[in-house]
Amino acid sequence: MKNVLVVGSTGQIGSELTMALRERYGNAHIIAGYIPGCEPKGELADSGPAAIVDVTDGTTIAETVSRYHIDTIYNLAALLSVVAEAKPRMAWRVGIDGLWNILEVAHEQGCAVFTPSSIGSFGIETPHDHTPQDTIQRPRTIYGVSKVTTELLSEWFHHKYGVDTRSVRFPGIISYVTPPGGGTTDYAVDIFYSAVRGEKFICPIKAGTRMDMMYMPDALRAAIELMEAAPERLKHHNGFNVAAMSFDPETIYNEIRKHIPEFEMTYDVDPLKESIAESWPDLMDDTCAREEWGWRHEYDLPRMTADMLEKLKARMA
Ligand code: AKB
Repeated sequence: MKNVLVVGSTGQIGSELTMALRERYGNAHIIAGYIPGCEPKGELADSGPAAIVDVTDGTTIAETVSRYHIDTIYNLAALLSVVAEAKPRMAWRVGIDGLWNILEVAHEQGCAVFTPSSIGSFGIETPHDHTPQDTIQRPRTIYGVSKVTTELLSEWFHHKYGVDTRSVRFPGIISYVTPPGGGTTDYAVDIFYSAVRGEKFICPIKAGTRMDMMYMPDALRAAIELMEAAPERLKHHNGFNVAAMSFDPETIYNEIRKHIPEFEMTYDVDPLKESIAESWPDLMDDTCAREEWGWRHEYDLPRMTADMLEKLKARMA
């Protein structure tokens, strides 16, 4: 039986991943790690145990791992790309010093560790179309620099100490549950909220700028399935490309208009977000994930849009 610690359990991915893991392995086996001020609420709080785990304080990680006999850590503590540019020192402290603390505890107490990387680990020199698994990674954002470091540091702990570290490069994640905070791909979530509220959407990304995106249920499955994959099948361990769909603002706008024909969108391009978006892949090649651990996405743009609109309308009613 697995005992899992989710670090950053109240964030965009963490809140849904904690619930998905509880459904799979049993509520009592999944510990929701949180920092003071970001306490779990509602179903997340009521359905299972929680503990204060601050990645910048290794003792809180070590104590929780030991107390709950944790064998797997999902480390979701990170600042997203736009916020990280405004708070680079903090982004490094949480993303990299925090990761070091987690990996050290994992080494000492024998845990496997999942720490997501991102399309943000690529840069302008990376081939943008069908971005290969192993290619140039020269990002110019602190977020990207920390994600490349995340991949390399996780690999180093794996080769040096045998820690079972694994990760995927997540695209922009779209969900109707917890809103994202401070990412470049957030527009692809915000557009749904405007559409459902009957408001005009002002898009911060230029028409024609494509990015990889993924619906949350696929993202959760990717994280869980990679951690469950038989180790002997894995040639890579960290930084698996995982893809599901790729679109620009016009494409998602037109898809939403199939359901809400009166929906309107205009542009007010944010130079920082646009420059980050242009440096990221248009579409990643995820052949290695498909071959090494059987990754398959289930949601394409039409299926995700229909589901998002239905679920968001129900939540906002
Ligand atoms: C962001 O936009 O910062 C994130 C990401 C793609 O890693 N959603």
